[in-house]
Formats: sequence, structure tokens, C-alpha cells
Amino acid sequence: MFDIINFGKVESTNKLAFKLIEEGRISRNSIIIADSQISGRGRHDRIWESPEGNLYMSLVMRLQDNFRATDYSFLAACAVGDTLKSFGIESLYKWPNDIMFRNKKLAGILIQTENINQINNMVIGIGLNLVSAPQYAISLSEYNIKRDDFVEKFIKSFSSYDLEYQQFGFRVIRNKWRQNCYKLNEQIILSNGVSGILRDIDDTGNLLIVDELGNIQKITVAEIL
Ligand code: BT5
Repeated sequence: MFDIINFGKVESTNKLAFKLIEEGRISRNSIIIADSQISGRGRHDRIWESPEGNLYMSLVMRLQDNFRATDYSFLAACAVGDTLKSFGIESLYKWPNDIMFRNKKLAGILIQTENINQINNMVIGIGLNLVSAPQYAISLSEYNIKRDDFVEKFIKSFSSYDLEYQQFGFRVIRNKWRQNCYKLNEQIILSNGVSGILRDIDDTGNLLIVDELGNIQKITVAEIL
């Protein structure tokens, strides 16, 4: 189980997590939660809007040998999705790290790793719009979900997926993730210029697209536009 550590306003819960690991002030089974973030970040240093009222959390873990950090992006998405479902909310998972609701972005996941004192540390940052969102995104303001209730259920779901992952590997997570895959079997366009039908993810989390010529393209890094 995780120890929960609450903060008020922070720069970024992911950043704080690594600082606390470096200073030896946190166990590798903790969750940092903040009320708001001054400089919340997404991938490639993109900004994550972080006003008060939403959920900003970072899970601090030790990344065990032979496990891939990227697998945890799918695992965390499944746990967020199942938790949302327990509140009656049907979400979809957009490759590689978004949670969508009513066709708009509701939550994002940012996984970072750093080797500190010969230990591979993994920080899984999750931002979820409980009460407010930027105009182009969506929140759950109409649902009245308490942050702590969400976190409690999320931890249970995450921990049970993690056990399954450790026992059976990525296959179980992949099967579960693809059941809620956003735009599955639909035409998509990617940021790298590739377009085609989104067919699947493979056993390492790459996106598989069938292009106009019927060829399967394996995509490792890109965004679905
Ligand atoms: C993500 O990045 O979606 C990962 C976001 C992770 C945020 C959490 S909060 C706790 C922890 N601490 C941090 O500092 N970060 C993590 P990416 O796929 O790069 O998406 C970033 C894009 O999402 C931005 O460029 C905006 O277009 C959009 N965006 C920004 N804020 C948003 C929000 N609150 N809701 C929905 N979309 C947002």
C-alpha cells in the first residue's frame, strides 16, 4: 500500500517527488498529492494547467528490473478508468497517455524515471480535472467527486493491476487497455504525418496503424491529432 503525503501549492508533484527521493525523505511507496501546481508539466515540458480543486498526484515507486516504465502508463490509465467507472463515468484511453471523456481530455499521465543511488525510481504523475478544465478540455464538475474518495479507490485498482502485471506481464494490461481504446478501428492522423486505421497496440505498447496501402505501421512516438 502507499503512504499518502498531502501538500498545498507546489511547483510540480513530479518534481517534488524526485527532490524528496534525492534527499532520502520519502519511501518508494508513497503518493504525493497537491492542492495546486505553479508549474505542472506534461510530456516534452508542456504545461499542465493546475488550479486548485483538481487532482494532482505523483506515485513514487521503485522500477523493478525487467519492467518497463512505459507499461505503467497503460496500467495507470486502466486504474484511472476503472476508478472513474466506479463513479459511473465511462472514459476512453487515448494512446499513449491521455484519458478522454466525451471526446475531450479529462486526465493526463506523465511517467518519469531517474536512477538515484543505484535504484531505478519511477514517478507516475497524474492530473485529473475534478472540478475545472481549460476550455478545450473537460472536467467532472457535475459529478461532485471528492478527491480523497477518488484517490482511495484509485490506489486499490492500481495496486491490483500492478500485482497482475508483476505476475502475468504486460499482456493482461494490454488486453484491458484496448477494451477502452479511444478511436479503435477508426481513421486517425498522427503528429508524424502517418494516417490510417488505429488497429491495436502491440506487446510493448507501440501503436499499430493500418495505412491506405494496407501496410501495418508501428508507431513508437507520436501524438494522435
Ligand atoms: C500529459 O502531458 O497529459 C501529462 C500531464 C500530467 C500532469 C500531472 S499533474 C501531477 C504531475 N505533476 C506534474 O507536473 N505533472 C503531472 P501531455 O500529453 O504532454 O499533454 C499536455 C497537454 O495537455 C497540454 O499541451 C495541453 O494541450 C493539455 N492540457 C494542459 N492542461 C490540461 C488540463 N488541466 N486538462 C486537460 N488538458 C490539459
